[in-house]
Amino acid sequence: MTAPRRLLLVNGPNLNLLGVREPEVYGTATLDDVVRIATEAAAAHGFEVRAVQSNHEGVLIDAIHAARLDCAGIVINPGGLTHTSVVLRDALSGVALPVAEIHISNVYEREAFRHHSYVADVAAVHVIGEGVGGYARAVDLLVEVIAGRAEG
Ligand code: CA2
Repeated sequence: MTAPRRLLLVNGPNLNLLGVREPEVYGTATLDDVVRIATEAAAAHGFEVRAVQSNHEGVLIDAIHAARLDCAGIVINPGGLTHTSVVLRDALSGVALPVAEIHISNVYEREAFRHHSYVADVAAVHVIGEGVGGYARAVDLLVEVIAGRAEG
């Protein structure tokens, strides 16, 4: 079966506040801008994007499980769940799709509690601290991983 040309874009809790609060940390772009950036990057490779943002862990997990059926990979900014959620990590490893982890801010230069990611070792791609432009790079790198798997 040919791999679907669709990516799931997941944004976790509080990322709906992008551009509204804390611009000094996260910039002024909104969640809609993020979705547009990722969608345009994906389109350049012939992929479409299904975007989900939720403040509820279970909603994110259901979206990840559903991606198993019709997506080729997952770009995820898990928000604060990055540093707390074994269940989100288990969902990602359970669907066995290639994953790109993206963070807008440089979590390694912030508070110590942000230095550990439960997602990091189930992700093939990591883009950290490049602002919202990092979503485009995460898409580009994930598409390379998907292409490599298809060849190999
Ligand atoms: O830098 C990132 O992308 C983060 O994933 C953002 C999370 C944070 O918990 C991670 O440590 C790093 C926070 C998302 C909340 O975003 C907001 C945006 C605007 C205003 C308030 C929160």
